[in-house]
Amino acid sequence: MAVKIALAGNPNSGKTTLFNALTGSNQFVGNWPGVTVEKKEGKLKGHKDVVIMDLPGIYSLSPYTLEEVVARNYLINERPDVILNIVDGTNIERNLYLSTQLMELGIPVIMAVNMMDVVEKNGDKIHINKLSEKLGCEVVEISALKGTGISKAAEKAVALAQKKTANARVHEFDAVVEKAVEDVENRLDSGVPQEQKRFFAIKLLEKDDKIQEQMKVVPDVSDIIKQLEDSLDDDTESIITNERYVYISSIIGDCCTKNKKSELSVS
Ligand code: BGO
Repeated sequence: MAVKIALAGNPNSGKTTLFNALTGSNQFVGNWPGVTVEKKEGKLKGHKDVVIMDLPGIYSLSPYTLEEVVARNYLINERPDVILNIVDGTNIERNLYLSTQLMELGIPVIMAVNMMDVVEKNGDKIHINKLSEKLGCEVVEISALKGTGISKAAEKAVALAQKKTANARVHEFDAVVEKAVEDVENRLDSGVPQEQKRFFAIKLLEKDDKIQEQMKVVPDVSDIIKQLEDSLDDDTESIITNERYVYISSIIGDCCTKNKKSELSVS
């Protein structure tokens, strides 16, 4: 059976460069159904049974842009075997915002930290093993431009797809937020697959009305939202966003070391 890898990342993370390097001329370009968002699919060089789907470049899985909706509907409905999440190593903090959401989909994720040639040139350090531990997914350093690490990333993605087990969750939100997520999850019916429950619960908590189009039965969770908003005195969308940033800051503090000289020369 063919293995399907979805390539996901922020705009300018090097997605096109990586996609081209992995697929060569073996590409099909079209549009996603009904929208003028480009859809690119290709076969991994040397593997005729491995398909790579290049998702639109996005910053989050929120429903604000067409690209975000296209990417997330594909991930929810088509269920690729694995997500290869490309992040720009020179801008890792911003890129991890999407990564934290990709991890919630119940699909195995492998991260490729790109632009490592630039990171190294700047004298900065990304502690890959710590990053992997903190995120709960495998991390590979690559330079899509130079071609380093890209075969390793693809091979690891294929291996993970064949294992068919999603990453174990290593991060939890604050206890009151986790309680609200769990309460919403308990109201989801069996139409939502077990591994997608957390993603749907978080989106419902965030009052994301487009996610309802992806659900047959939409439970009323307004009381859970109200209780969480009252207890933290903020709206749920901001609460979840803040939780993500707190998590990301802790990762950056532990996993990235900036070259003091390059910091000084920039300021
Ligand atoms: C330009 N290392 C380096 N140094 N650069 C990389 C790497 C890498 O590993 N990977 C990608 N880039 P896209 P999205 C450019 O186009 O693949 C560069 O949006 C330029 N263009 O070459 O397009 C890549 O698909 C003029 O850079 O990203 C590209 O995710 C001057 O990152 C950019 C300098 O890559 C974005 C760069 C006319």
